[in-house]
Formats: sequence, structure tokens, C-alpha cells
Amino acid sequence: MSKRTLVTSALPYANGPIHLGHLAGAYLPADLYVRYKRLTDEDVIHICGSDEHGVPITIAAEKKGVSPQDIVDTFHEQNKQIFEDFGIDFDYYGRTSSSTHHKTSQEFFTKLYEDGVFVQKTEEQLYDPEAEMFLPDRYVRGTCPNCGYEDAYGDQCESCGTSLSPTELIDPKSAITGDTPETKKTTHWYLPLGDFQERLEKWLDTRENWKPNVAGQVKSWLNDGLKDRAVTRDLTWGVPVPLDDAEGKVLYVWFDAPIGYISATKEWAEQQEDPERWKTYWQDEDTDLIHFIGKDNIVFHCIMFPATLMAHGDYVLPKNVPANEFLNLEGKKLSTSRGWAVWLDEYLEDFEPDLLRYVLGTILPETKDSDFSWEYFQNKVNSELADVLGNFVYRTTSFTENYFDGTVPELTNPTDKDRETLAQITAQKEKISTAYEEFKLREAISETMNLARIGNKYFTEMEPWQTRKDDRETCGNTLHVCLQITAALSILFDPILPNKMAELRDELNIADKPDWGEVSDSILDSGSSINKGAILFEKIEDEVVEEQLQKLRDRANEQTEEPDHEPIKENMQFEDFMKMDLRAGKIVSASHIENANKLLKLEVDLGFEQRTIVSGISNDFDPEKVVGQNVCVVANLAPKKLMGIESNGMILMAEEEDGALKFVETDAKPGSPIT
Ligand code: B3M
Ligand code: ZN
Repeated sequence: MSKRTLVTSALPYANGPIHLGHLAGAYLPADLYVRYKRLTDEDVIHICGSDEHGVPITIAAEKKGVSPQDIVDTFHEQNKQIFEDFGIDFDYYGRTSSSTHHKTSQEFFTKLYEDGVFVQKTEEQLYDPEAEMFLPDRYVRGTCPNCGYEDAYGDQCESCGTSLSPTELIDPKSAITGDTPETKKTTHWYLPLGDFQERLEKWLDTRENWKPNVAGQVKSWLNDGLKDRAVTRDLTWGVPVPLDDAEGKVLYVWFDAPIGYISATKEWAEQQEDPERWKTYWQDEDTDLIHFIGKDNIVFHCIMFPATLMAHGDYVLPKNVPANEFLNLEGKKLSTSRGWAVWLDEYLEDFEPDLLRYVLGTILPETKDSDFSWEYFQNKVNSELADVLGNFVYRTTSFTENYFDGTVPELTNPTDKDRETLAQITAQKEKISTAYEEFKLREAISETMNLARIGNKYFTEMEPWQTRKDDRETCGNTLHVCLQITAALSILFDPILPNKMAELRDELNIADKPDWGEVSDSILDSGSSINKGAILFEKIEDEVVEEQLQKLRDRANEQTEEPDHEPIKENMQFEDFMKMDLRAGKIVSASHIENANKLLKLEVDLGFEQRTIVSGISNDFDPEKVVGQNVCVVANLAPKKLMGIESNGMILMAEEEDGALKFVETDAKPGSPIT
């Protein structure tokens, strides 16, 4: 085992408030893991902070009509506070606008520059003449060449996770003016990822216990071969490129942001009055570096940042990157712009943090996307927190109070059943520990609840309300066992329910600093006293759930006051229209394309020839269903490669209000011109 663990959680952009999706992706799993580690007395620190650079910040500022500085100042403070209120217990929450960070990331750049790592290139980049600026990253959107997703960003497709360059996008559009951009020459510094391919592969081969969704994705990028990635941008907001000939250029946000973990650790060390201590976490081989992130950040944490660290040479590399998939809300994709989200500050107005920590913990999207619904929330709170854990603890403590003067009874002549039940404490503890160590946090939570189930079942079967009348020794043993389980739960549940378990330990009069090592079948001494139990969890009524649902619906409606029809595009000239060659066709075969969830590969008969056309209709049509379909084809569209397949033309589709696609049909013979 390593001497210390450095846990980082993705630095959230300081451009908006934190919602459930953020929590489920990185912060809750990281906090559960770190709290567990702290209980085991390991040297662990948890580092996070605000990501204050990049296009997400400037776009948010432009939308609100304020300066980027205003945006980051507002949301840095707000998010820091809300994490604290929710019990996400960072050792340090930094920000990438800090001078330490600017200095650290510039030093990183300079070291790599001086070591000759970067490749300097002057190339055509997308440029918006009306906005008079280059269009990096989120300033441009278009179709992903890898999976066909139509709303991919210039630096990354959020659908398949691939990292992109703006010029790779198919049909790019400026996010500022909506226009098709021009190209213009500009100079940038590139990290030649191909040079690191072999080292990255070797490093990856030695990683243990990686989640299959993460390892699989990284392997597939490596198999495709890594390309050069620019680490600088033509923007005014960000860390200035520390070179004389780089006026108007800043570091790419995904170059500087991960270095933010290092800068924040430096600031933490200063706060500890041990300024050199950050080095032991980042530069001593005996550190386990763990990055908790959401799946859209995998490429940056598993390829770009490790390559940057390798290029530098003085740093440890991540041991694991337990990235989570996405959380949906009430069966739909979470969307802040459409108001379909639960924000943490709103949640905390109505409920205690521990409830959501538990419920969300049981559906963390660890291996695939998962769904949060208010009904599920109610169910879990009522049937598990209240009926199992709360009920067990309450029965046990109030019975002790009422019939044993609040004193832990002796264990005398225990039966096999008493012993076996007590033995479950350490058995469960082992299972829970293993689950945490393997980043299986859902399993850790369910095994913790299982100990409460074991206790509850035992209490019921032992019927102490009977034995107290005729067999006081048995009754005392039952309560002894149940109290030991309660005490164990007050520690084992601590990472998940920190507030409630502190209350419970208070009732049980056990040391305030819980210790995983002390979890055994004899935490409480016989004869020691406990206080009367309080009800730990109240049940949630249907009306409360309905209110939350209504809030969600209201906000989604407010946000979507869109026109009731798709606006008509600008007029075009007859000659432009005549340039288009439309033909009748018939689909003769269709198949799925691996890793492209929206695309089908179609063979289309045009009478005089057969064409391969890649079409984004796979969500609406099964391949078998479209064979024989009469279609209209744009026959003279320039060929485009999609997922490595050359597509020769386009099938015309009509899109209904709800997004459903329908074929534009013609029964004319294949090949007939449509005029
Ligand atoms: N700010 C992206 C995000 O919030 C980014 C993470 C940076 S981690 C170094 O999804
Ligand atoms: Zn994609």
C-alpha cells in the first residue's frame, strides 16, 4: 500500500451553479472515497477548485452581459460554499485565476517549450470575420466526424468523448454569429501526443482495477493513433502564453486546468505552513494519485494530462481515473439550458444533505448512465433510510432506554445466533472496505445498508418485547448485539451520512473521531450508557415529491418558450437551388456502425448506380425496417467521411416537432431526377 493518496475531483467551470449531474459524476463518489480513507487513518488529501478559464466562461459572460471576471468571482464563491453545505469535504478548493496557478502553469509550459517538446505550427484555423475572432473550442459547433453527433464542440464531442480540432468538424458553425466560418492562418504550439503513444500504452498496461468503461475508451483512442493537439489558443481570457512572440494567445484551458490540481495543492501546503509539502503528494512515487471525473473528461485525464506530466518528468502519474457515466433526470438527459436539472442550493432549501448523499450514492452512474427521479428519492428515503436504518437504530436505542435504563447490557451465554450475528459486523466491514478500495461505491453503500438489514431482521426474530418479560438474559443479549451493530453502523455509514452519524455517535456516547479500525463486535463496553434515541429519518410524503416535480416542470416550461415552428431560413437564389441534384432512390441494405449510436450505413439504389450513404437515423429506424424504403437523395453532395466510411450523398428526412424523423418518399423509379 502506498504511503499517501492524493484525490482530485474535476475542477468545475465557474460559469454556473452545481447540480445533481455534477455531484453524481465526480464530487459525491470522490467524497465518499476520501471520507472512507480518512477513517482508515490513511494520509489522504482531496483537492478541487474552480476552472476559471476557457470558452465556457467567456460564453457565459457574453450571455449575461458581464465580464468573465464577474462570472468567475460569483460562481467560485457560490460553488465553494454549496459544496461545503452539502458536506463535500475538500482539503482545499482553489481557483485557476490565482497567481500561484498562473505561475505554475506558465512554468510547466516553459519547461516543455525549452525541452523542445512542443511542435510549433502555422495552420489555417476557423475564423469568424463578423466577430473578428478565431473560433476555438466551444465557439464552434458542428457534426462529430467520429460518431455523427450534430452538436459537437470544436475541441470535443460530448457524445463519444473524442477530442477534436475545430477544422475536423463537419459543417462547422460559429457559436457567436451562427455563420459558416472562414479559415485564416495562425501559429500555435502543439503537444505531439503521438510521441507519447508508446509510453502511454505501457503506463496503461500497468494500471490495475480500472473501470472497463474508462479503460475501453482510452484503448480505443490509442488504437486509432494519437494526433498533435494544440495547447495554445487565440483568446484574451486565460493564462497568457509565456513567450515573447505570443501576443494575444493564452494556454488552452485543458492544458492549464489539470495543472490547477498541482497549484491548488501548493496553496494547500502554504496554508498548512509547510510550503514544500505539495511535493510529497505530486513528486514522491509513494503517492496514489486518483482523479474523480465525469466521462466527458476522460480523454484529458487519461491521455493529455498524463502525456504532459510524462513530458515534464518530475511528477507521479494517476493510479486510477474512476470516471463516471452520466446521470439522467426523470428519464431525460439533464440540461441546464433547458432548465432540466436539480440544483444543489435548491435541494438544500428543502432537504438535508445526507438524504441525497445516500440516495444518489445508490445510483451513481458507475458503469452506465443512470436515472434520478423524485419518486425513487422518496422510495429510498422511506423504505431504506427510515424503515431499515432509522427503524433499527430507534428500536434498539429506545428499547435500551426504556427497559435497560439506557445501559448496554452484558453479553452472557450468547447463543450461536447471537455470535453469528455479531460476526456479521466484521464480515460486512471487510466487504465494504473492499468495495471502497475498488471504487465500487454503490456496492459499498448497499453492503453498509445490509448490515442494518441484518440487525433489523435479528431484532424482529429475537422478539425482545417477549423475552423482556420471561427471559431477561436473552433479552439483554439481543440488545447487546443490536447496540454493537448500531455502533458499527455509526462508523461504517459515516462516509455516506456524515451528519446523521455524528448525531448517532453522540447518542451512543462514542468518541467523536470515528475510526474504521475500531469497528468490531465490541465497540461499546457493557455497562456504558447511551442516550434516548431520536428518529433519524422522517418519511417523505407524496405531496413533497409532487412539489419537486412541479418545480422541475415549471422551470422547464419557462425555459422552452420557443416559437411553435422552426423559423424559415433566409431566401436563396433560384440558381443556388438548381445546383442541387435530387434523385429518387431505394434503400437496398442497411447496417449499424460500430460505436456510432446515431448512424446507419445504407446502400442506396439510384437506378444507374448504387451508393453508400451514412445517415443519422439510427435512433428512429432499425436497419431491417428501412430496406426497400423509397427515398429522395441529394445526389451531388460532396463525399464526406463519417466513422471512417465515405458517405456519398444525403437522404432527405422530415423532422417532426418532437424530433421524430420521417422519410421524404417518392415512388418514382430509382434514378429519376426530382425537380
Ligand atoms: N472544467 C470540465 C467540466 O467541468 C472541466 C474540468 C476540468 S478538470 C481539470 O466538465
Ligand atoms: Zn462524437
